[in-house]
Amino acid sequence: MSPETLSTEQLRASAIEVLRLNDLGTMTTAAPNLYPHMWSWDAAFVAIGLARFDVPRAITELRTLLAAQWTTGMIPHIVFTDDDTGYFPGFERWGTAGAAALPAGIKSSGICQPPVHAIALLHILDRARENGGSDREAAESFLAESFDGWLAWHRWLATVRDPDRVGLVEIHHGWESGFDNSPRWDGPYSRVVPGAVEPFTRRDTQHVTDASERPDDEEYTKYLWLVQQMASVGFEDRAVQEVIGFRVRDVFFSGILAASSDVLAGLGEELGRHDEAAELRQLAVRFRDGVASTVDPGTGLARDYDVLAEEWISTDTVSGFAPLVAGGDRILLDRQRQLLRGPQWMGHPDLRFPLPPSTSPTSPAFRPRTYWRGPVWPFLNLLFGWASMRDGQEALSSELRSASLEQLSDLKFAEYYDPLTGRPLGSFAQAWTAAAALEWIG
Ligand code: 9WN
Repeated sequence: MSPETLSTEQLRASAIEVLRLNDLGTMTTAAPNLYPHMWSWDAAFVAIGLARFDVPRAITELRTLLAAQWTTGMIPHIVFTDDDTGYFPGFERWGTAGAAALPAGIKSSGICQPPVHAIALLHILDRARENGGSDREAAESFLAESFDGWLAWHRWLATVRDPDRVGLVEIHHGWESGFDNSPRWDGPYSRVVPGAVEPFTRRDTQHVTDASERPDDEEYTKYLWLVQQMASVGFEDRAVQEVIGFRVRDVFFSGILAASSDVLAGLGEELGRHDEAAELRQLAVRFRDGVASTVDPGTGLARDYDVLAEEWISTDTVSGFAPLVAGGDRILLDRQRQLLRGPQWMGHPDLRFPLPPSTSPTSPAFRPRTYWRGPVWPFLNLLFGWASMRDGQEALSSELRSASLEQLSDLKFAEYYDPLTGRPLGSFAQAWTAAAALEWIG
């Protein structure tokens, strides 16, 4: 359906329906079949969408996630429901039951995902303040109740995952980046040599039209090997760093930590937590500088760093725009915006919609239908839109908004889209895609 015939109200109603469909009461599944559990960064975007029509439910989403926080401060990337049949690897296979830092009564994975949560909390507060009354009261009391939890999360990332204080977060699995099989990780994964991995049966490939949209079995064997390595030391932070075969400084994760730390600092100031707010501002500066330090002067894109191979990772992937998320230096950001709108990215002549693909169509690694190797991911566009508004770049935000609304008017709320044909791919009724639609509608 074209956007001319589809009313905003229809899009909004359908998006709300998707969030209701995925709603288990106190948590939202990332997707009905492919992902029947709660994912950390999905939950944050879901909360942004929920806040557009149900502030108390948005608060519940973040409260549920925070209840799964490990005693170290880490927020796990998956909080499992009791449905152990729908997704692989489930709680048993993760082997986190024996981890000392797992809170009692919680079933979770043993790794994390990018910290977009403070940004979601700010959205909830903004909506609640517009609504006033009990929404405002509930959101403000949730801020007071949860601030220390978010602070512990940011502190854990800044210490355990940046022990050398370089302003870049180290990850131990492609899943931690949220960009699972991006060409960014081809180099590091090529050096992961799996030992004996227990036999496994995947479930993900049953829920997509074409299995080649997903990572292949060889990739999965490595993913599971890394999980086994972590489980072999009980997911203890220091020991994991010693044994793990994948250690990469993730620039996009770091950009999000910078942006989110600034937001959380602002919220801390509101609460009168001035010392903690100052600490968070310092973190924001450290990670913003860290992100800026990775920019390749030739390409203008930010880069990841492979700690074990001691080398920079240069790929034409959307994570190269981490400085746009982190904020900061005007000259750097202007150059990045020009690049983003240019012919390698949003301005590529073959794109169905002018939206950044996960990998540039001009890259030899580009695969238009394969997961993080080319498709457009709608939630990412929302993140870039938010950062653009923060930096007073209304024109860019509005370009992203109109193209996104047009893309999402197919009402499939797909996990990702073919950038060349606009075809919806992966899972449909994906919760954070519906949430992005709601937030774009406003
Ligand atoms: C592994 C839930 C998650 C997203 C990730 C996306 C995908 C999982 C998977 O789905 O990853 O965590 O099984 O493929 O890559 O970004 O959070 O939507």
